[in-house]
Amino acid sequence: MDAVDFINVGALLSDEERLVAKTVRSYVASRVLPNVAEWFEEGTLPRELGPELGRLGLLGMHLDGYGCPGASAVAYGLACLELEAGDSGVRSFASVQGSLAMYAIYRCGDDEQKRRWLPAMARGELIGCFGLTEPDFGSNPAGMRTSARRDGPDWVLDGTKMWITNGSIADLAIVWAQTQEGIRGFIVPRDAKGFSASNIHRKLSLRASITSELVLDDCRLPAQALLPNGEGLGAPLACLNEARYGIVWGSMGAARSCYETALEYAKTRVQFDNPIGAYQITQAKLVNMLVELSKGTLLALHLGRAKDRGDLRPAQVSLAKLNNVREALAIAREARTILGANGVTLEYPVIRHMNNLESVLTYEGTSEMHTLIVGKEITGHAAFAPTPLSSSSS
Ligand code: TGC
Ligand code: FAD
Repeated sequence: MDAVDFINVGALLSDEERLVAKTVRSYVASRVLPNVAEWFEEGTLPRELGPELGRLGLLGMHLDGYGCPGASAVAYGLACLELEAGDSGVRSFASVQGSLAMYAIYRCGDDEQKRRWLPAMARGELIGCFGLTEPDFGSNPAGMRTSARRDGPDWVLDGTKMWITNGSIADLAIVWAQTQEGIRGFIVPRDAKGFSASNIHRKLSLRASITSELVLDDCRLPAQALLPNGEGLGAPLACLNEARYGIVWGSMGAARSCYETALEYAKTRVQFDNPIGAYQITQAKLVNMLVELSKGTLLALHLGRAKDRGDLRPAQVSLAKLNNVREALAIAREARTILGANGVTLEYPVIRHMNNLESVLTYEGTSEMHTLIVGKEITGHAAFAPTPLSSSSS
């Protein structure tokens, strides 16, 4: 029996899908694992990872055309899992690039915008970020204050975006703003006058990832900066579906790394003359971890097959993001206890994953938001805001 893929999920994959997983795993083993503790400690992620991930075809992997590989949703998910087995920050880099910034252009842009930006982004030569969240509007992006007004043929943007992954290393930002016609998306090149980005410091989570504040101060953009094919909040939320789907898989990668580390440790660490893995309490911890890892991976694959068939619903992604991140975090915390004092150092990956998963639980919709999204789906009542019952049923 395989102590990690215990229920043989691998048997449900095609040869091509297995090859994707193996290729990404080997990249992570040679490039990420030897360095990531240092990146985490220093609070950085080398920009060169962009072209490297691009060469592997991992940026905009599930998009078709414009230099993108057009891989299946399952192949993309497996890549996310393997990247996040390295570090959530590395998976985030690929998610933000492919599922948020590139996907926004792919879904809402015109042909000229796609030709201009997507091939270079797929190669990792240009880095994108996705600015939806604001200091006062995280879970409720509908209230955003960033505005875009027409001035002759131009657009002028004002506002602040907060917690933006890759913001200060990005060549372009996708910025969502209120206009007279509702929320619209804009492509903001980093050298646009009135645009600036600065790093957010002192994070204790997702340290191997750049997180930034974007400021738009009278930022003047030409008419062609507007993404013409996405109107309303539904446009950015459709991008989030893509990234949330990647997290469903990715979180199982972090969980697998924690479980594998704890299992190895339990087999070799001796206390009271026996390996700690010989004690019933340790075995119960490991088995509970394996149960949730197996279920979560199967859930990811089930959703991936649905996505490839074209019948995956956003609320199903919410259910899986809610479950898999919650369980990955529980697995990381349990694994940390098995490692004892070694569990609190960067010599082992566990506390790094554990701290990272605190961000993953919050970004791309908090666990509470995903609970409410599923709650709305099954009851017909939106409980996001305290509205009277009569007006919250659909
Ligand atoms: P609501 O009235 O429900 O919806 C507004 C319009 O959007 C449509 N819609 C969706 N469309 C596509 N996909 C979805 N998942 C959608 N959810 C809703 C909806 O049909 C409607 O369309 P229309 O045509 O009728 O106007 O909107 P609401 O204001 O009540 O908000 C709903 C809520 C709370 C679920 C939503 O605001 C939400 O998901 N909030 C969480 C915000 C969030 O997740 N932010 C993430 C920022 S990006 C990020 O964190 C990147 S992390 C880095 C990384 O990924 O690694
Ligand atoms: P808030 O919305 O203020 O929520 C605080 C708490 O209140 C949460 O527990 C929340 O669930 C709860 N809450 C809020 N409303 C309700 C309600 N109606 N009912 C019950 N509970 C409620 N954003 C981007 O746009 N782009 C990015 O690239 C990006 N990268 C990020 C990277 C990192 C490392 C982090 C930490 C965040 C990133 N984010 C990004 C922002 C992220 O999406 C937001 O942090 C998230 O949506 C939550 O918003 P908030 O932090 O403002 O929390």
